[in-house]
Amino acid sequence: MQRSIYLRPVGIFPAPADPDEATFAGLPLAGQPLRFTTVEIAERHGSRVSRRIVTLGDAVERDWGRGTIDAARDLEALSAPRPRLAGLALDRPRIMGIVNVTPDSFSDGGQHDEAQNAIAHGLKLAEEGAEILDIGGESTRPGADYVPVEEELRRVLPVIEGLRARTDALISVDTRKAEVMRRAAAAGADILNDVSALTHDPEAMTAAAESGLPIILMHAQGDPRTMNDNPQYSDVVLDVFDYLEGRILVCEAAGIPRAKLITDPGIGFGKHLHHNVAVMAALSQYHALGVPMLLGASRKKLIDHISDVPNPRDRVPGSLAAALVGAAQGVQIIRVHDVAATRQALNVWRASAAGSEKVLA
Ligand code: PT1
Repeated sequence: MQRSIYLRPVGIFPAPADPDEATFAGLPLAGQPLRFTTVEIAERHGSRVSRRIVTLGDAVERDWGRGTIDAARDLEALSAPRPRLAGLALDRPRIMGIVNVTPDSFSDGGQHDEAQNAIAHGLKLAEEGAEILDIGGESTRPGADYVPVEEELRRVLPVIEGLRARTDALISVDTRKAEVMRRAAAAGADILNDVSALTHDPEAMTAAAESGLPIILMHAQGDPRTMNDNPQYSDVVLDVFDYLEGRILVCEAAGIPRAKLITDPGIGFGKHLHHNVAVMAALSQYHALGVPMLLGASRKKLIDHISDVPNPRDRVPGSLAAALVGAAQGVQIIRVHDVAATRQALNVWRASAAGSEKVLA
């Protein structure tokens, strides 16, 4: 799937609390407390891309060769409020807290301890302000090894069950496997998070559709084990867009409504530093997909590459900067390890952007 014209909102500013549409320029951005007044138009000519920034009026009225209908449809997708996600309003950035259930994260005790520690960690993240807890039993970090399905089930099911009984936070399961999706849904998970966008397991599309749950579709190039060896793109920002748009269409064809889909450009998944920062700079582009967006940059290697921080635990400041870059571009869900720190940063951002502490109430 490849388009020839792409719209990216630029000129984004915090919206007044109750904008009178007649007196404010621009359009709301993807249901966020933000508006945009101009768009960058990217046009693909084969392997060449040209970009220019124009007003919203010019974007709709000018003849872009393929007609003006596409631009109007994209502006609608860019500005429409997003539906609730499993009951959670997406009218401002929400925090997804990471709960890894892998031996290297909670390994000091036996298997029972591993689950209990993960549950305790999830409860702490919920208390700190995570609206979603993302439970993962297979590391998909660069170079990570494959985990058999039985082992992944053994890791995540007790944690999903334990958290389901003890918190109102939404629970997502970070898995590429159909069987884990099915069993997690039965155990009370609210959201499926698949870093392969339902491409890894041939049964995953059916399992996801049958679950009726919302699904996070992430872009990755290649398999986690080898993905960062030699990633190739024509234009990374647009190639990721095309991939996600294609996956949305495949999901719709399989009976999953667009209202159940969330996209994620997949920071660190088959991307070198220059690819990652190009995507970070252009996040608002992905709102044209018309669905909520998730950003996961927490403690990732790009922070080390930019700022020489070899130990992931020392990457909290860079992770907060990435979260704010996302928030300022209308990202609805931010996936992080450090929930309390991210909550604080987002609260200061929201209050200062709105010019009112009342937004925090
Ligand atoms: C993510 C994500 C994820 N990231 C979603 N799920 C991971 N939806 C796991 C590095 O470069 O961004 N979005 N599930 C973790 N994967 C990585 C990838 C961890 C790269 C670290 C790096 O350091």
